Amino acid sequence: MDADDFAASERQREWFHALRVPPGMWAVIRVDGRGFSRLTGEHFAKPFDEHMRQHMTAAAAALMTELAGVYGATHSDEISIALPPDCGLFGRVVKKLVSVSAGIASAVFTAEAGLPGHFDSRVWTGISAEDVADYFSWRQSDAARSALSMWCYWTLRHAGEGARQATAALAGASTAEQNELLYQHGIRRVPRHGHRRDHQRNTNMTPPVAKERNSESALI
Ligand SMILES: Nc1nc2c(ncn2[C@@H]2O[C@H](COP(=O)(O)OP(=O)(O)OP(=O)(O)O)[C@@H](O)[C@H]2O)c(=O)[nH]1
Ligand SMILES: [Mg+2]
Repeated sequence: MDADDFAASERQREWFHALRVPPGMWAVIRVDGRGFSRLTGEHFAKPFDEHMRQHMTAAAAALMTELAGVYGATHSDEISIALPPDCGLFGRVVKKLVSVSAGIASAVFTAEAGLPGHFDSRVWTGISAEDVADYFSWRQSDAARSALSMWCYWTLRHAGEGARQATAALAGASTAEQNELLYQHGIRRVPRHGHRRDHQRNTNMTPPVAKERNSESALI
């Protein structure tokens, strides 16, 4: 086997390089902190920490710039960045999109926080701007649900209950019951999404985003 054939046969084993976001589809890149329950538990205030929010916002802003995203949002330890159908970044090769985005988020978070923060990354695909709006609504609902349960849990913990007691008290509690619990502890208005920011660029490719989301979010 000559050197060129050898190189070609070795390269062929990079099987997954051929996987691309199909032409004409929207992509949303979502990065998520790895093991952040432990990292935040050791270094950040509970349930939500302003420094953590700032580090995540810095990572989101870097991803928006580097990936030329048209819309982005972050809450908790995750960031979603929308790429429009005509995006040609990295030839739409999935392994490049996920590895580079995870690298950017990890590098920026680590530099900002002064702590090693590692992120995984995945690609979601959609066929229309409405699809993308649904995606962001889904992530927003997830953020709201987990923010409510985190506020309940840490309200009970800060009121002196142990971890097991607090978990048992909240097991199976409905949204109304969780809101009632907070009300009884003097919390009249829950910060709905914990911490989050949306980043939006002026472009006619921007997906229509739910109105209530924009009303609470700082756009940059
Ligand atoms: N204390 C604190 N925790 C936070 C804050 N923001 C996010 N978290 C925590 O980060 C974790 C994010 O959830 P997950 O992504 O499911 O947990 P994970 O440990 O990162 O797990 P993997 O993503 O599967 O590696 C939750 O435990 C949140 O409570 C914050 O501002 N303060
Ligand atoms: Mg995580």
